[in-house]
Amino acid sequence: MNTATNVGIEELRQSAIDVLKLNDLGTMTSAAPNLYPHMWSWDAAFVAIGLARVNVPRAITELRTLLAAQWSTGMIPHIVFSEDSAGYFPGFDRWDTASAAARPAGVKSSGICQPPVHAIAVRHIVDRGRENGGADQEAAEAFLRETFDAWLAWHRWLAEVRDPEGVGLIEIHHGWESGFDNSPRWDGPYARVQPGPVPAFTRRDTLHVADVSERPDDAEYTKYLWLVQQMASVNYDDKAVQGVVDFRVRDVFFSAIMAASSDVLAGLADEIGRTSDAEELRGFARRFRAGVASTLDPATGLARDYDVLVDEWISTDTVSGFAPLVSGGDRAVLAVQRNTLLGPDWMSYPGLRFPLPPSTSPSSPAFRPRTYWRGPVWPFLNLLLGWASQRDGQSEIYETLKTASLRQLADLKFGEYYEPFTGEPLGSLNQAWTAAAALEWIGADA
Ligand code: 2M8
Repeated sequence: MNTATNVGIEELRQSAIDVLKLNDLGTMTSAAPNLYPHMWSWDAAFVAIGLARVNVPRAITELRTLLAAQWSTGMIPHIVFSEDSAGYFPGFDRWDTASAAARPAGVKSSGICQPPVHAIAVRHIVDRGRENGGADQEAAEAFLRETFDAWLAWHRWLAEVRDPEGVGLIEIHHGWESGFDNSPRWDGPYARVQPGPVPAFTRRDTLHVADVSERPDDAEYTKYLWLVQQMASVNYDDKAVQGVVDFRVRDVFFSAIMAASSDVLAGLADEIGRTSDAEELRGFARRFRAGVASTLDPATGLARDYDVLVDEWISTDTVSGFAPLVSGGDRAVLAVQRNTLLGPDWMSYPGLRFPLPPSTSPSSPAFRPRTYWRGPVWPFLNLLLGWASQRDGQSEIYETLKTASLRQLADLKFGEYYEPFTGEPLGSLNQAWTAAAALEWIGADA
């Protein structure tokens, strides 16, 4: 393998497996050893993709654990809490989901959601099972049949509850739902959040990073907690939340994942004879693909979010602008987007350690190279972009992302995110979805 450090593929593979073992809590994988000692929804999907490369039954267990936390509405919560009650803030008590009628008894979870990457993970599990044959194939196919209705309920909940007007864009109520927590995408909406009284809190996240500037600050956390309180005040009732929450944004990247994943779930539906469900899912895919296309900024060609409370587009130079590359769409639009992504403001920005897209373009005044979602490179996102490129037959971009990602990950640190110019790992080390991304990139090559 052509890496900067001459680490071989087998060593990288083994180290990635070790990281997943380190984070393995039995039936769930913690997102990171100290910083995130619980299961996160979209992390779990990427973890399952990586696990499927080495242990199909364990990948299945991961998603079954996540599904055990699914609310009766269909929502899959963004955190499923492990037994570790002190390691993370805000913990289960602070979320105050105890009185939420839809939360399954006995499974501790938060009250918001994250992007629906899960069907893509199920696709990977089924494919790996079939490649392996025998017991793996049987387990993977049984898993698909047994859990299909739960995934369908999740997609229906998103389509009906989070896009009630059918505009093809998913509304979120917290930056944490996007997964891009403190991205410049949310600066406008958060600037308008005026927190009321928030009980005193002690953060744990800042204990687990080398420098606190790699994380959001306390003022940002106060707003994050205020929104949680607002939703808890109505027991996370879907209808009531819209009326009380100070953050209502149509998230274009979430919507793109909804489109892509709905297509994948439709394909799986066909394979188990669920033809009319497949049609419904293809309808979701079309609707959200069109929604994503409707957000394009004519000036930049990048996709935009929409701030519902002030009726305004949110234009930023963030990687979410490439949402059409994830959702799929018009060929001409995708061609322009690919050119932009490969170009001098993104993957070819002068001086980048690896040709990988920073979460915010270095050309943007909002760019901060070491701060979380405001600039660093996120390896799991590159895997998602790679998956979508391969789906669309774009081998040039796929190979570029793959080669650069394998070189980046050859540091064997499995950083949560990376400084774009130095390649330094930041945030947590041994982050589970980063290790999973390595395993999936290595894939069949090993
Ligand atoms: C980060 O988010 C959590 C809150 O959900 C946090 O900062 O405490 C984000 O990067 C999110 O996308 C990710 O799923 C989570 C766990 O890796 O960490």
